[in-house]
Amino acid sequence: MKRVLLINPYYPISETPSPPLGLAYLAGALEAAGIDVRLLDGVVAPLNNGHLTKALETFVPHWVGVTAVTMTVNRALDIVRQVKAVDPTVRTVMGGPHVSFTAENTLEETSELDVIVRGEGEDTLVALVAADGDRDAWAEIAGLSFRRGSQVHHTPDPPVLPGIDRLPPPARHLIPLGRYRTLGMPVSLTTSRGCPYQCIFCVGRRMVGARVRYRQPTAVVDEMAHLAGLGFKQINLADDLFTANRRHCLAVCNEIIARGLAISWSAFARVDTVSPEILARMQAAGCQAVSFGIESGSPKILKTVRKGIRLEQAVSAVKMCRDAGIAPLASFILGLPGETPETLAATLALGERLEKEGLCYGFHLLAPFPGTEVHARAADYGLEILSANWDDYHANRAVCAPEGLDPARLDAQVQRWERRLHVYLEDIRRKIAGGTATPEERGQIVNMERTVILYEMMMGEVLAKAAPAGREAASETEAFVQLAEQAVKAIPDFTPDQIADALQEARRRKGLRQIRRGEFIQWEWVDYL
Ligand code: B12
Repeated sequence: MKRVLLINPYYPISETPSPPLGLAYLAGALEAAGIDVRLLDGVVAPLNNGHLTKALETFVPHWVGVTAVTMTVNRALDIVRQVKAVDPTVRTVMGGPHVSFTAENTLEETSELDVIVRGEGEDTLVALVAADGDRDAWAEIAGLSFRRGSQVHHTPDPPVLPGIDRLPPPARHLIPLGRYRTLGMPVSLTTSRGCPYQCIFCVGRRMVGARVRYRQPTAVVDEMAHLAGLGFKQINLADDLFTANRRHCLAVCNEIIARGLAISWSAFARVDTVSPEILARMQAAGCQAVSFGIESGSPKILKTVRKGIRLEQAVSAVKMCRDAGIAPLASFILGLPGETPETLAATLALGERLEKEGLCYGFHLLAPFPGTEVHARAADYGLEILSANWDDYHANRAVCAPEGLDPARLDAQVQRWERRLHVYLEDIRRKIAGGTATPEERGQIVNMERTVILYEMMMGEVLAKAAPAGREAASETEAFVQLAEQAVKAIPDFTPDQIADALQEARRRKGLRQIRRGEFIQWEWVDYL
């Protein structure tokens, strides 16, 4: 039996991670083809050379596949190099929205990487694993890039997968879902793939095609019910554009309502695809927030970037959400082509104006990702690229400068925004100390602190390192006190009470369990659900 190890490289908890859905789909397809799959998730567990070596030595995979977006690609390539250093016979493959558009350079620069899968990966990866190391067979598989002699060879682009309903379901049983649940993170699923729009800063359309393909609403809601049954409190519909098609969107909502499923979910939309009718149905079906990309307060910039929306539509979408009882969220991209001090001011003014209507918003800075038009034609758009280091492409600091604006102003704006959040949280902390915080405010801080404590315990392997208790604790409270005492030494920034509370919460979320090793008791995280 063939064995494939899939790897999700680390990225920070501040991005609010959800379980890696792309890898879960790939794992599902591989399992359905009779392949043995394991998954290492560096987002919720530490993943150093030691962990990797252990996985390679115990599972002995034929293939290792690593996913990456731009900001994680250097880390992913390091993993590929480590894999080859441990066992040069293992074949290495990467995929995802970065390497799909940098295949030539990435392969030229990384001799340890054997092959890249471009675009949607399910069919391609299954065919590749079946072909083993036979490069003549690889040449017959669409969607691959690999070295042949001194050249990089690209097979034709893969067809977008027809009928995504025929895909085996994502193999979430291989992901440490329990850790995401314990951390209070959302879980994502998709009801469709594809995006018909042509925004010049987005890779979406080139990755998943312009024609939107839909899943059956019954299958979607089965999956939602399953995830809710596992105890996830928040589901993100990760479709490029959930509201792309009114009929599909209403059909999913109607199915949720018909089953009486009580779940809380959120979705991405465009301001020109929502209406009071759709939003009312979404709200009745449990939708609690909708995220819009408004991008800019300048009509000229919206036109340049081919966003295809008007500012009035943004204003009315926010009001419609508020009236429907759904939280409107929006993201603005600063530093788009044509940005000047005036357009920046217009964007900030729009944000403030819409905040009064109930909008919750944030800023990203333009990061010209490979595969986007702003990357391919940066100079034509008057963009000066400031950093060639992909680690910087997290969209929180300027990596390019528009002609009309000093990039320091862009950074300063985002920093002001980050400080505003900091001040807001400090203010609540003061209220808590003074006994004047509302229960909601207190809950917000306590939840954040719990997440940080539990995350640090996971990444620091505190449970594995904690000395086992030599006897059964007389009570659960005593057991937690023992564990908390040990954890306090590992996470000195928090008080013993805070740590004990976070551990109690993890237990309530069914994220911690005791295991008996001979006469000793040890704690461990619940990984697989
Ligand atoms: C949900 C989502 C998130 C979630 C969850 C992210 C996650 N890693 O799962 C959160 C909120 C955490 C998030 C954060 C960020 N995201 Co985001 N996100 C998405 C979104 C909307 C859906 C992702 C998804 O689940 N797709 C569905 C699955 C099935 O597809 P997939 O992951 O692409 O995987 C398929 C293929 O890529 C391929 N594949 C992928 N990996 C591999 C590996 C191998 C070995 C093989 C063979 C194939 C393969 O096969 C898979 C199955 O077909 C996409 C847009 C999109 N439509 O993809 C943006 C997107 C991935 N995000 C993006 C960005 C920029 C970010 C952030 C940097 C945010 C920011 N500051 O701007 C961070 C980075 C975090 C990270 N490291 O992923 C960009 C990435 C562009 C780039 N080149 O980097 C995208 C493409 C949005 C865009 N249109 O520009 N994101």
